Amino acid sequence: MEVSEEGIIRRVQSIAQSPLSRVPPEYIQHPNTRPVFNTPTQPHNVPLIDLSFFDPTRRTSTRESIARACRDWGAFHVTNHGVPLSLLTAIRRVGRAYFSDCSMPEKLRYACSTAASEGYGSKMLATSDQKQDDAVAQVLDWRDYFDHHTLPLSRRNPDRWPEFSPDYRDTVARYSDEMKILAQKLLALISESLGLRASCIEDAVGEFYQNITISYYPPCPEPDLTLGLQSHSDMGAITLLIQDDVEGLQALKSGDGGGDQWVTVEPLSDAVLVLLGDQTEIITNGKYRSCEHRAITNPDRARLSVATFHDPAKTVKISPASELINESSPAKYRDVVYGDHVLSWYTKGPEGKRNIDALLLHS
Ligand SMILES: O=C(O)CCC(=O)C(=O)O
Ligand SMILES: [Fe+2]
Repeated sequence: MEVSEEGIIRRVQSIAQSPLSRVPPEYIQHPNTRPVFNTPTQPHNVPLIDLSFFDPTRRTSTRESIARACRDWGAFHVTNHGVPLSLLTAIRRVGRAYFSDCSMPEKLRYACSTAASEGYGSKMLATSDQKQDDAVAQVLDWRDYFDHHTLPLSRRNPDRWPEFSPDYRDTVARYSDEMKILAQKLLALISESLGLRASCIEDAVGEFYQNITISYYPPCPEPDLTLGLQSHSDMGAITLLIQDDVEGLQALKSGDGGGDQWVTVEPLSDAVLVLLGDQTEIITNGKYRSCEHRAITNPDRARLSVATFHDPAKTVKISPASELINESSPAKYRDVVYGDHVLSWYTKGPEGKRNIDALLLHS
């Protein structure tokens, strides 16, 4: 079958399972984007915020912690988030079973060919013939993934998802609903933490377009030359991420006066990691910045993460909130139609934050 022939060659899991002491050249990062492993243990950690949502006595201090985390990191862990912990365990279990236990031909029944389409994929960016002239040569990520279109409900068709585990489809659907509720609560707290009305950011985003991506990073023979996922910020409004117990996610922490530093995000099994996306950076007029992050690999253990993205519809125009703009604080970003931002991300590549930085006025 045409798809499986091609697919088997390109799946990172298949490459990793072949006897191999070196990664193929298309996975080798340029020297300046390679991870550095011999730095001393960093003292930093992404902030951890206990969300005791409906306790009015703690709401003010929660908002203050959120403000600090959004300013300093664009990322934070939340506990007491209201999502049943059994559901976090269940989605990791069904995701792991699909990648680890399901045969390759069975997995390839769900293969997707183009970037951002639903299904089993390995290559995040558009292929070279879809790319624009200023695109940089593409280095491939050491990752396979399954992308699910989950919201609005009109995009959700569980028949397109695996049924290798009997509860896979039901688990993804329930997870989607719970993550939407959490994203709404968080956007309300984030808005309030800037003195805005609770619904401000959600109103600007409009109806959520939600995708759930389960990423699988096979063991890699040359972690010092490779990235599981290249450095990027997420293009939408807010991402909610969980990982298994294998380290690999890193967030870029801007130095207080010093240089930027990659910090490994500790896997916490009961917490959800919140990552601010580019649209939140625009809506907050840069008061909060989207988090630049990447995944590194390791030679011993496969790693799994589940990222739930909440994005505007492609036709929505995003601009800085008018409440945050005045003479002494002018708009810092050009308005952008969300679909144009997505197109530029997939065709030029994320290269850190280049697509959002390109929208900066007076830069
Ligand atoms: O695997 C991870 O921890 C990161 C995934 C991610 O950043 C993404 O899918 O956008
Ligand atoms: Fe991401």
